[in-house]
Amino acid sequence: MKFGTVAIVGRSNVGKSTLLNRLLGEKIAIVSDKPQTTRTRILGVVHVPDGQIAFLDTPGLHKPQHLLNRRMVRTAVEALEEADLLYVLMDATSLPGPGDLAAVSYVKEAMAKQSRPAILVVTKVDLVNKLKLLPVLESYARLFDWADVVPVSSQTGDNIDRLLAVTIPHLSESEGAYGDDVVTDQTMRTLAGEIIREKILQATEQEVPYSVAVEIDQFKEEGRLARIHASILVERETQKGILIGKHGERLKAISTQARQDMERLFGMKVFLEVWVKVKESWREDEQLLVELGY
Ligand SMILES: Nc1nc2c(ncn2[C@@H]2O[C@H](COP(=O)(O)OP(=O)(O)O)[C@@H](O)[C@H]2O)c(=O)[nH]1
Ligand SMILES: [Mg+2]
Repeated sequence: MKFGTVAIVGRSNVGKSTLLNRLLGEKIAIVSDKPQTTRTRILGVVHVPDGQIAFLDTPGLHKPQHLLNRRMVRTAVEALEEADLLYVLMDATSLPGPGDLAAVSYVKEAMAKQSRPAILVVTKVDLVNKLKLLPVLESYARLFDWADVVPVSSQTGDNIDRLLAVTIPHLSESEGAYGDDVVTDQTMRTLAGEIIREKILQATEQEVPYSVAVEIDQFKEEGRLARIHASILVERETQKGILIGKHGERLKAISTQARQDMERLFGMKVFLEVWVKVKESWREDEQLLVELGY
């Protein structure tokens, strides 16, 4: 048997969670076009013919401001330091920027403690003209001594097989750490909260996405039915108003979309009730952050 842990790291929005979902062939990590969507480390286990690869999706590496963000970056750095192999993701639609350079310095810091191979994964190649791709690849390739450079599209699945193929030689001879049917460490309860948060991120702009957390107050399974009560935390009354919307329409749409996703993922009927609560400065409240799993 072969086994190894791969940390998926990079700046915000490069497509880490989308890549994890594509590698698994199942959506377990939420995705949005807003930065800092992922707040925790998410395990996804890919079972290959004679082994297992444990992928760790991580929050984006960035310069943190709030306590929440400091904890997020710490989570990403811990995954970096723990993994046998790194996928460092960079976005083919742009050239290296300060965010990528910051990500590389986090990688170098971890390498200084213990060296390990890092594969440069250039994402979103479906959005880039083939002729323009080569100079972009070259400019990212120069940033570090990569073990490999693999351009991929998690949208179309382009080159994902090659990414897995170059990964397998880095695994070590060892028993797998997970059971044959384990795909993730995310509980249904956690997934429920994340799905609600994804719908909020997709429906809101500006500071609202960053100011939202979701707490699952109740998750009761009754046969093929799940009864879920969730509280959406925001930092201000104005944000509560935005989330609820005129005549409650935005909250209703968010809740309907979330319920439909949960029903698909869980294969059960879902009764979902959501409330919006104002909790000022929750992002600085260490105890609450721990309770939220951040
Ligand atoms: N076209 C295209 N979009 C992508 C691809 N990968 C990610 N995205 C989009 O990029 C945005 C950020 O993706 P996400 O996985 O949340 O990034 P993360 O913050 O690094 O986890 C989302 O809008 C995704 O739909 C890709 O391969 N092709
Ligand atoms: Mg993510």
